[in-house]
Amino acid sequence: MPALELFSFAACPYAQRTRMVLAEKALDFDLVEIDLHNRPAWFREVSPYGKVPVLRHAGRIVYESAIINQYLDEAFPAQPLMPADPWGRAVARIWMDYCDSRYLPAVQRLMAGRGDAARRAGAQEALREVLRFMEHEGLRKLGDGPYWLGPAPTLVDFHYLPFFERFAVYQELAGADWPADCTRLRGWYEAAGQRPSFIGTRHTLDFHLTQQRQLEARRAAAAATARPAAT
Ligand SMILES: N[C@@H](CCC(=O)N[C@@H](CS)C(=O)NCC(=O)O)C(=O)O
Repeated sequence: MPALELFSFAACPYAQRTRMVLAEKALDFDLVEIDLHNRPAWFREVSPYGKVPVLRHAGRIVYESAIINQYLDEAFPAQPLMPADPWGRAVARIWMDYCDSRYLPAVQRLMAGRGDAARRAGAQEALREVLRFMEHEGLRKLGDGPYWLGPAPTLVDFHYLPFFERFAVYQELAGADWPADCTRLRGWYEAAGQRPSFIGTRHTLDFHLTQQRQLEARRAAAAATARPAAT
């Protein structure tokens, strides 16, 4: 069994977080691609939630991208990707949590509500507020960049990057926009987006648009199947 295996799915932004961290740390690993639309039966043994990413290290399982990445940073401490001091690490966790508990729900509300003009406008404004919070409470107070927490990349950057890569999808399909005052956030994306680990794992806008269309078609088909047949 190889020392490190990552169970992944090419289009998954959470798995991308971990692929970037493995690349940043120059770790050799086996990439096991899982077809999430046709999961092998053995996958349940590996992934208790049935999701990717999952890391297997020396036969032991770790899951949830944020936890995998912190595990990798502790297990392979060369090229550290977390601040050295406890407060710095707490700040890093606050911003990773902000991504999952505030930014992603705001994006999901916008994508889900975009067909209704009033819901779309409300969700666009809510997303702008979330971006402004990142700008003013985050980047502007945390130093001079160019990375989220300062001059060196940390897990925070790799936590957000996949979901800013997809911002063009939210713009194209749901009219998301960058507030004009979010200049540091834009600068962060331009700088962090130059990391080879990101360039090596990102996809084109066309790829993401196709994924989104396929996802929505599958959801619509599942909803139609779940609806009781009209009599
Ligand atoms: N909170 C999880 C989210 C992982 C996740 O939602 N992965 C998706 C693919 S992008 C998945 O495996 N979905 C399959 C399912 O929900 O059944 C993490 O950060 O790792």
